[in-house]
Amino acid sequence: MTFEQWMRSVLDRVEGALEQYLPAESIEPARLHEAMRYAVLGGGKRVRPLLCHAAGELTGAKAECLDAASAALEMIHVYSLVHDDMPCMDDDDLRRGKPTVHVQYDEATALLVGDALQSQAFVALTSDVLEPAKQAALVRELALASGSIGMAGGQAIDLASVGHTLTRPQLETMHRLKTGALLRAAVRMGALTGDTPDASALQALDAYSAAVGLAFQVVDDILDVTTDSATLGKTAGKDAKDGKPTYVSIIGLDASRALAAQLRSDAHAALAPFGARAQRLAELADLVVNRVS
Ligand code: GRG
Repeated sequence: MTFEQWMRSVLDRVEGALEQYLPAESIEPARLHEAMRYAVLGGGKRVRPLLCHAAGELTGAKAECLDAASAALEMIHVYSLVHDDMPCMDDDDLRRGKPTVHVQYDEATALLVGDALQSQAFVALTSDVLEPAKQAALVRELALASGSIGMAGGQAIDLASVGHTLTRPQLETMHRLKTGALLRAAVRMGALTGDTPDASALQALDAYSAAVGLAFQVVDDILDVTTDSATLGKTAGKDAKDGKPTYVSIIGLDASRALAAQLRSDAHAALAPFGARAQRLAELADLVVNRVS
């Protein structure tokens, strides 16, 4: 199977799983369920589900178990996007090429969409397809990665940093929490869904995730200044306008490109112990660095 064919088959499975694990629009409160589905379905690159499936293939995880974990990861990710776009945070009106949830619906609905997606993620993760011991391990991974010592904590640092000069280590800490923690969880959750990996395998996967997570952010900063809103599906040039520190603002465009290429090599190097079995993870590292949106 080529990488494109593999990606297509995973993306189809993940779309089906999201459809399955989200409450139907016909269930009351219908408007909230409609808004949750508006936010989640039919958009986004699905990077976290792809990482989860690729890591799960390393440990022989069953595809339907990876679907549940992937749906949970994507719901947490989308909750964070919906809240991040609200006027009290980034105040954005375009996401995944569509009006943001608070624009399409209203602010209170956007708040509830995020809240409900967060809860629904844990409903998906505790579905019967996963053994109870796996459920507990995965719930812990996702809760830690999305809470105050993960994504929400990173967002707090981000909000506090507006208009301030951050050093490069401070910028890295912010991104390690804000975006890196959930990407790392995607890889760990995929691996933990199959035969439990040993400590050295998890360490290698964490090193891979650290490089991919940072590369993801560096490329995001590059695209923010080099690509238009229509291609990105979100407002381009917003970081600079909002006075947010970015890799491009701290080290410049050329050095940011060189850093992304270095992180891609670091990600590949971290996968060495797995040999050819890690081919999909290696290809995903390339995708993250070479993406255009
Ligand atoms: C509100 C608790 C809380 C957290 C928000 C993820 C996040 C934290 C904010 C998003 C702001 C942002 C643009 C971060 C930069 C990197 C990033 C996560 C981009 C969006 O993720 P993609 O590119 O989006 O995976 P798609 O739409 O493809 O899923």
